[in-house]
Amino acid sequence: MSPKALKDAIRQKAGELGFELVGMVPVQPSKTHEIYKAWLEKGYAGEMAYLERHLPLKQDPRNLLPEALSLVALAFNYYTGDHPESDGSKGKISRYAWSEDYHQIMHERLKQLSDFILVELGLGTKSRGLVDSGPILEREYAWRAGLGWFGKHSNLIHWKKGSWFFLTELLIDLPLEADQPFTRVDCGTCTRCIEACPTEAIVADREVDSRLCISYLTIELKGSIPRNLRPKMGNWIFGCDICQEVCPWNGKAPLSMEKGFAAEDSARTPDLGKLMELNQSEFRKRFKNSPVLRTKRRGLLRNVAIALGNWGNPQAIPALEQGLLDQEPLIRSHSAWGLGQVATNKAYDILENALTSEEDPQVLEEIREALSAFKEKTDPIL
Ligand code: B12
Ligand code: SF4
Ligand code: SF4
Repeated sequence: MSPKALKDAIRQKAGELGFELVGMVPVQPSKTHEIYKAWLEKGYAGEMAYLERHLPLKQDPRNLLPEALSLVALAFNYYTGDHPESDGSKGKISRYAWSEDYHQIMHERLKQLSDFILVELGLGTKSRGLVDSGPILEREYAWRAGLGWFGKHSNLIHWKKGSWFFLTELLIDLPLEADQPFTRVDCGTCTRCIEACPTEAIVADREVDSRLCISYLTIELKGSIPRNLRPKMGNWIFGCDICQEVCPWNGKAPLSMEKGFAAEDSARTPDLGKLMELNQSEFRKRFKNSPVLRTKRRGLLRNVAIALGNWGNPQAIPALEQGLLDQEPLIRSHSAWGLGQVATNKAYDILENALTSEEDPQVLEEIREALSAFKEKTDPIL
């Protein structure tokens, strides 16, 4: 088989498996490793310690498969539409997490692509599939394989497909005809994403400080969310799509053809009150096979408490009152904050009562803080 025919066969198979973008590059050391290292040194990874551990491995994909000669970079579209109109009683889940966990789907498809090359075509002997959590600089290799360019929000953008896609790679011990990197940088003078980011997390062109990013705060951060950032999170309870929503390159983004990504409205904008009612087993059942499992119940309900507080409507009080009685101190402390945002006498009474029964020092501190912030807001009527 000629190199061109082999490349076409892999492209076609990848397309049949649902990968909308495909590119191939010889395996070489990373060209942006120093950028990654500097990013870590600035502390932008926050508490994601695994990113520090991955630093040496990310120097060269051959650390993951020593025999690798080529890297097939692939992109999988997850765009299935937008959030339905809703009020503050609903939370927002970012698009990539509306349905089944993509890691599983991607690994299955990569295995099928690998079987096609190794078994069906009988070429190469070893391969390794990588998805997201693998120690590889995915955006860099996708860019080198011609899949897109780095937007100012740092996501990879394709001029036709936008940026609503996952990246994934197949390393293989087979020489493949190389594609060319994407050389156009099409952001031009646009700065929409930087301006729209509510927490100013895009600190420079292509540079995101995770510690400020709502995606990190709602998914990766395990403990308490800094108080100054909570009001800026709106009703995002898992991830954040704002910088990509405002990007003009997503204006005509095609819909995903993947059946596994179809989602009901309740998965896109779930009712906050109902989420607060979930016990551990109900949480596991509701989010079985979903990326949302990653936050665990305590993380999700912490985010729900913030969203309820940001809603600021007295109708949020019963759910926040329930949160204040939860067995998890993390949920109690954020519910206390939420009640502080709902400035009514009822919310004040609930907080004051909790002072007498609460024993956890951190929760007590949040309750006192909420009461004093509340007082500042409502002193004249108390
Ligand atoms: C850690 C991580 C995060 C962190 C940090 C994100 C960040 N921007 O650094 C947090 C939790 C905040 C996050 C959020 C999100 N993430 Co994330 N994340 C990752 C992960 C695991 C590592 C990223 C990383 O190493 N960051 C460190 C910085 C330094 O690296 P980088 O962002 O990749 O930047 C590279 C380029 O921009 C380039 N570069 C930077 N500056 C310059 C300058 C020049 C001149 C050049 C040439 C190159 C260059 O070099 C860098 C290093 O290679 C990757 C998967 C992976 N294994 O790579 C997914 C990944 C980047 N995330 C992804 C997604 C979907 C998201 C979210 C959209 C999820 C959501 N809806 O909430 C948000 C988007 C937020 C944003 N604006 O980036 C996708 C991105 C797909 C795409 N189209 O780009 C990835 C690839 C996962 C996947 N397999 O699909 N994520
Ligand atoms: S995902 Fe949200 S918080 Fe993070 S950089 Fe984009 S707009 Fe900002
Ligand atoms: S919103 Fe504008 S600046 Fe941001 S990534 Fe899109 S084109 Fe680039």
